Amino acid sequence: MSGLFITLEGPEGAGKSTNRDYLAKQLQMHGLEVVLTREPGGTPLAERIRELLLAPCDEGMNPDTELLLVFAARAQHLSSVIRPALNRGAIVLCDRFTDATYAYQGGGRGLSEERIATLENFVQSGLHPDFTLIFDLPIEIGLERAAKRGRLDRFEQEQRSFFESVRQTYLARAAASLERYRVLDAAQSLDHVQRQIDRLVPEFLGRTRG
Ligand code: Z5A
Repeated sequence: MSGLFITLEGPEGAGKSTNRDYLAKQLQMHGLEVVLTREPGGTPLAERIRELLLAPCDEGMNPDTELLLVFAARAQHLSSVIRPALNRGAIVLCDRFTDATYAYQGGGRGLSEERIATLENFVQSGLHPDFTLIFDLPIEIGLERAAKRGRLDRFEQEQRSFFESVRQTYLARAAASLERYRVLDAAQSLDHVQRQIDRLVPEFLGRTRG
């Protein structure tokens, strides 16, 4: 595959979507095709699975059910959107991907890394992001930003300890693989965060010319 696969990750309200759009503009200025997408979702069918995942559920969702739904959506997204885009040489900017599974289903729900890795290997067949930007911030700040949107989804209703585990899992993954991950301080003003992104753009452009 000749394209570039960049994922944006972080806890709630970290600014992933806002900065995904900003990064897309910086890359498009260089005449590159940029595909913007997100997980869970990114195709009509995967967006229906997203609705199941986010809707508050009286029955309570078993963590294994949640894990399988996340990977079912990912399988569809990879085959319909991500792989075709990478095959034609596009840059794919994806708001969350499998690092979110390790953070939320692993760190948050307590599922084992081995179980997640088994599904990762099965669904992704060796495809991994080239770069992952972690938008890191204290969870209180992120939850405050997210709360301004109004009604909370099923994940946003979790306890503080859940979000702290999510954050720490992201940071641990980034520390273990400095080549792929870039950690940004997302607690700063938007302007400051975007200056951090500007500094990464030459590296991304260098990889597309490869
Ligand atoms: N999930 C999972 O469990 N397992 C998986 O494998 C995957 C996902 C892939 C949906 O994700 C849920 O799916 C997610 C985990 C789970 N949990 N939840 N909830 P999502 O990405 O759609 O949901 P989210 O994390 O809640 O997104 P978000 O809250 O929209 O966050 P964001 O995209 O990082 O932030 P934003 O929309 O760009 O910004 C939020 C607000 O803050 C907005 O008003 C901005 O204008 C403002 N903002 C942004 N940056 C700043 C700065 N720097 N200063 C001040 N204000 C700012």
